[in-house]
This record gives sequence, structure tokens and C-alpha cells, in this order.
Amino acid sequence: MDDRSWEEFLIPYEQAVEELKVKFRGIRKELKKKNEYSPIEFVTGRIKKISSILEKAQKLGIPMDRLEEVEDITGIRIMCQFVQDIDRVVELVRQRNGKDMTIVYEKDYIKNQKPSGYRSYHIIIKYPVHTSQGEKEILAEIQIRTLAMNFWATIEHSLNYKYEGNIPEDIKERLRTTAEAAYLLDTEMSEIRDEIRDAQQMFEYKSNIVSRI
Ligand code: 0O2
Repeated sequence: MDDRSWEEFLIPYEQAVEELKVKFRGIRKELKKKNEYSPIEFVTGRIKKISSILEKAQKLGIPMDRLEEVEDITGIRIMCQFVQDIDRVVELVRQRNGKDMTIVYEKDYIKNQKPSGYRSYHIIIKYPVHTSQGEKEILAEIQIRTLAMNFWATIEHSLNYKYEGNIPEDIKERLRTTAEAAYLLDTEMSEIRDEIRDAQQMFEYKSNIVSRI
């Protein structure tokens, strides 16, 4: 595919990233406006790099004329403060099943941590995009994780990039130790969750009053 064909191919995926970001950020906005707790802390989205799409297609034996079978060309990441929030976000996605999106399958890398130490909850969805050519249904991956899981995954991802997927064994071992530390951080934070939430609510209440003065 030349640059132009790639650009055209990626149009619906780019649109889906933008729409899904607005939708999930909207949930947080709405809950905050109603002074309710939001299980969503922040949302990011990306289009997979062309080189990564090709690599993944090759790994999975997907031919060039069926690249749309790569499930994470559109990727949305939803970050939560606490592990318990992940269940609430998963529930929010499930409630939309059959409405503006269709769940294809879910992968729980929190219960089934990857050997690398990676933890996150993935939901693969089908999402309809309305383009000038009509409706096109694309696949997208929603990753739901805590801030600690995200911190770990971001660092590990950049090391993987640096070492082109062959992280030296000693660093791999250290990453497994830090994954354990991130897990403990999540567990400890969950235990004092009510304390933290009270403190945050008080802080937000004060900030709102100050901003109104
Ligand atoms: P990009 O474009 O760099 O974001 P497999 O490797 O086959 O076991 P699979 O099926 O490829 O797993 O994983 P899955 O569930 O489709 O998830 C792919 C994405 O999940 C990755 O995107 C990462 O964002 C994340 N992920 C999965 N495993 C790991 C891991 O061990 N470490 C980190 N940091 N992230 C992981 P890509 O492929 O990196 O693409």
C-alpha cells in the first residue's frame, strides 16, 4: 500500500478513536458535574503505527487484503484510580453492548497476568463509523487499567521498544519485581480507598467554592 492508500484505510479508525475518546471522557464529565465519583480518571487513544499493524498481521498470518482483522488498530485506554473502578468501567462498556458498540470478546489480564508482569482488562469491540462512503464497522480495543498498571506498562513498552522486543534477562527480572510492586500499590490503595475518596471530595468541594469566589 502506498502512503495515500494507508491514509484512506486509516480514516475510519482515526474517526473511531476521536468518537470513543469523546464518549468515555463524556462519562467522566457528566459524573463530575453531578458531583458523583467517576471510575474513569482519564482517557487516551491512539492509532496503531503502520509498522506495528504490519508486524501484527504477519505474526497472526493475516494477509494484506484483510488488515481490518487486526483488532487494535484503534486503541482506547481508560485509566482508573482503583482496581474496583475497572469493574465499574467494564460494566459501563457492557451496558452499551448492542447499542453504539458490540462486544466481540474480553481478555482479563488482571486475573491472568501476562508472564511479562502486564496487567490490564481488554475489551475488543465492533464499532460503526459513518464516513462519506457510508457506514463501516471497524474493530477496536479498549484497555482498562489502573494508574499503577499504566505506569508499569508504559515503562515496559518503552523498554521493549528500545531493546526491539528482546529485553535482557536481568532487566526482565527487575520488571517482574516492579510489576509486583505496582500490584501491591493497587492493593494498598484499594484498602484505603474510602479515605482517599473522602479527601478528594473535600478537596474538590473547596476548589469549587474558591473558583466561584
Ligand atoms: P502498540 O501499537 O505498540 O500499542 P500476545 O502478545 O499475542 O500475547 P496480544 O494478543 O498481541 O498478545 O495482546 P493484545 O491483548 O491484543 O494486546 C495488545 C496490546 O496490549 C499491546 O499493544 C499493548 O498495548 C498491550 N500489551 C499486551 N501485552 C503487553 C505487555 O506485556 N506489556 C505491555 N507494556 N503492553 C502489553 P502493542 O502490540 O504493544 O501495540
